[in-house]
Amino acid sequence: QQLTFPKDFWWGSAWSAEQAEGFGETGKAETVWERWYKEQPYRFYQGVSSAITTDHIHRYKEDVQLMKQTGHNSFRVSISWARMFPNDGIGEANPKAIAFYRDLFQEMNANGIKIFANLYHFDMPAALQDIGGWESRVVVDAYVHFADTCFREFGDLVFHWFTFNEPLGPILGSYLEDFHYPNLIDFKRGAQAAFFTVLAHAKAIAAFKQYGYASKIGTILNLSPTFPRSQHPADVEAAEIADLFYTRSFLDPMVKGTFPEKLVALLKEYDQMPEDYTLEDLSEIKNNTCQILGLNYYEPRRVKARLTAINPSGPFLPDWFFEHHTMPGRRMNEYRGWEIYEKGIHDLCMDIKENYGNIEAFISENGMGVADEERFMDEAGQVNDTYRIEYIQDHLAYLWKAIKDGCNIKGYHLWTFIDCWSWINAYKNRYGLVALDLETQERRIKKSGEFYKQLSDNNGFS
Ligand code: BGP
Repeated sequence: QQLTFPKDFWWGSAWSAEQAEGFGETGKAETVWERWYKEQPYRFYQGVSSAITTDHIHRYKEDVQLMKQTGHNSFRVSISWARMFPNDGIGEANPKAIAFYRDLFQEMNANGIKIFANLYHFDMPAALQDIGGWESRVVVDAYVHFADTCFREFGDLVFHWFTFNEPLGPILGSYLEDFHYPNLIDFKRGAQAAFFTVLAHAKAIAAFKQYGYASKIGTILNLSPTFPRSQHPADVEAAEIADLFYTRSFLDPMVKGTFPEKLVALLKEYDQMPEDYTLEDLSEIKNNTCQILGLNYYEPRRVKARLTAINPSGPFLPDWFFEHHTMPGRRMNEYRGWEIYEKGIHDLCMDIKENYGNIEAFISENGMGVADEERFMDEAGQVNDTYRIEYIQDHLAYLWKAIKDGCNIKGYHLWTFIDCWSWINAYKNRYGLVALDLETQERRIKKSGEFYKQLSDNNGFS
């Protein structure tokens, strides 16, 4: 069967500034990742920092050609706050950074590649983290100043705008788990940071509206449909609570303008509400919601009722209310440790259709990270990644079904374009359509990159 996608479907991929640009010569403030690397380099896989990454800052012209060769009609970048404001993320904008992004964007547009510009992808300037990061109103204002500068400088070139990528990530990693600087375990502070993240999103949207551009603005969320282990009421309740913490916490305020009542009641009951919020903040959030939504989908969330006791004198954590459940017989991407469940993409899109006004949306990340991909190189030196082609096809089949079922899905962006650096994992898992030689920076299109070109040319596959 030929699966054809709607006309003008956005075929592309995504990456972020910290993961792909490299430091370059424009001048740039230190980010929390550079800071963390200085303090604890051993935390990063094989001790590799984000100093060079894919060196896109020097190679962007070549990279735009590779986008074309791999069928991109659209691509998501992030704009580095630290590069735009090299003086600790505040003050005067950096003319060299503006020149770089304008050149890149002009090059992309000249080659028929629509620009999806994201403003924040985990890359807080370290000096702003020092004054509280997302726990600080000063940082919210600095972010809005950065966002507003980008709207003004690049608004004529950008196709659609996004305020954040996966805003849950830094909250989880910094306040609940241990994978994001400054990793302190404190739920209540995390709730404050989450609230100010939502406020920053709303204030950036308010600033954007002043310009009257034809482009839209929204956000990009990592959403996992949540499944209870069984239909036992305790499991169902556990799944509902997990879903409130991990899915609805950002989705509701950013798309609907309100926080889920049940989540608020729970935080009140356990004395975990943020302390600094005003009625004015709430109305700002209410009045400035997403016009478009990016959905990052990797794996489902499976949950069961807690079987083991919690330590009530230990720190408050969402998993007081549930345990993660490993489904027997599940399919795994064993390299990344993530379950592969392609139907989840359909469930996710249906949720957005049914519960979020069928807002215009697209898949903004989906992809397969594989370790030691050189093993799959053929004699001519090309990575023969049939597993990635299958992964993409399997997910696209369910995405196609979601569109048939009435979901307002406008595109599919893969994670990622050229193999790039990833946070703590550095270069452990490769996700790209294009392979990167870390020694020489040579780029080489993988089999999946050739497949992606055909997919885009045919606007579907059979
Ligand atoms: C998403 C992030 C990306 C990217 C991807 C792959 O959550 O938005 O930045 O890194 O996950 O994850 P990882 O690189 O950790 O395997």
